[in-house]
Amino acid sequence: MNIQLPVVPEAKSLASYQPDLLMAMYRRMVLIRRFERRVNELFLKGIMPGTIHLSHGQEATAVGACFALREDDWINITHRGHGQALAKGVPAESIMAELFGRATGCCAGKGGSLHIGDVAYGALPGIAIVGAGCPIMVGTAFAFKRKGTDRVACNIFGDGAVNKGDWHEAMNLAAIWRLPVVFLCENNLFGVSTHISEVTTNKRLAERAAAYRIPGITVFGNDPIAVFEAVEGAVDAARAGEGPTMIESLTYRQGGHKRDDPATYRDQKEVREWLAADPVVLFRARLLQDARFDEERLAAVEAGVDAELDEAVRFARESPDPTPDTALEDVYAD
Ligand SMILES: Cc1ncc(C[n+]2csc(CCOP(=O)(O)OP(=O)(O)O)c2C)c(N)n1
Repeated sequence: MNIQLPVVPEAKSLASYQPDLLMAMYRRMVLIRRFERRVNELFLKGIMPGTIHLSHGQEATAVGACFALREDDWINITHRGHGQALAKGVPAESIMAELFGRATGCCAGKGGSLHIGDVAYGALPGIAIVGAGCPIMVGTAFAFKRKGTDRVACNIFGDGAVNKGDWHEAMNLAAIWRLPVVFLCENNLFGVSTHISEVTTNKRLAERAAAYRIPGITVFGNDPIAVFEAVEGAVDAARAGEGPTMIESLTYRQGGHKRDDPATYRDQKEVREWLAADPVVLFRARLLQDARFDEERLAAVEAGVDAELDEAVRFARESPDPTPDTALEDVYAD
């Protein structure tokens, strides 16, 4: 296996960013990290049903991307989607309730972890078939364009999707029709236990965009600012009618594929190096280097997240189950 170590670029100064934006990004990253930690604990205690795919380590990619989008732009949620939905603004309590299968959940308790999302926040509920979200988001971008809007569709997929036909067809169609879509690859190096280097010869997945004459960019995906800037540029181009961009966000799945996977197949040097490049830890340290932030302010934000999650768990556990008479609601499109 060709191991891939993180290339941590020297972090640029945050001086040109408003403190409120930086704090909001940090808060959202902490919310995702701690939301998923709670979910994992609830599963291990046997309190929460179902199965889960955690995104520990990938928080900066979701947050950087979604902060560059407007509320009426859309993303699709993947099977590893709690963080994506939280980043786009879906409330923690409605996702938590969905994971408990409650009627107050974002999909009325019918979806569970693999199908979370809420179109009211521009988060198309989860499509768990690898690569299947790609043509759907190209169709979404087509609808945005055809209706004369300037909205953008951001298609999120893992490295596992780029060897599927759906992805190639989606890239081609978006290119020839110059659709307002941003292809965002969360390259966390693994598709279940298969390392990306075992199934593709490309050193960078963004190289493949050239085959469709689409701009292709690789960014360090554990830096929310790097992701934000790349997606912002791609969104500006899409709104201006210049068509799609592909962004490869190089990140790492810190745990196993899902909760019963100890991930023993990984190269330990690669694991160590990527854990040392933890996005939440790196961004926290970077904020503290900036005179506008201090330990007390960050601790207050973290305490606020904990309180929000206490409330989300209480809300979810006390919410009612869906009733049988709602079983056929929302099944067919109007
Ligand atoms: C078409 C299809 N094949 C297989 C699966 C089973 N499966 C679920 S997740 C996954 C790996 C996906 O890897 P990647 O796209 O890199 O996303 P990641 O899990 O790393 O976030 C596989 C093979 C599936 N859901 N869909």
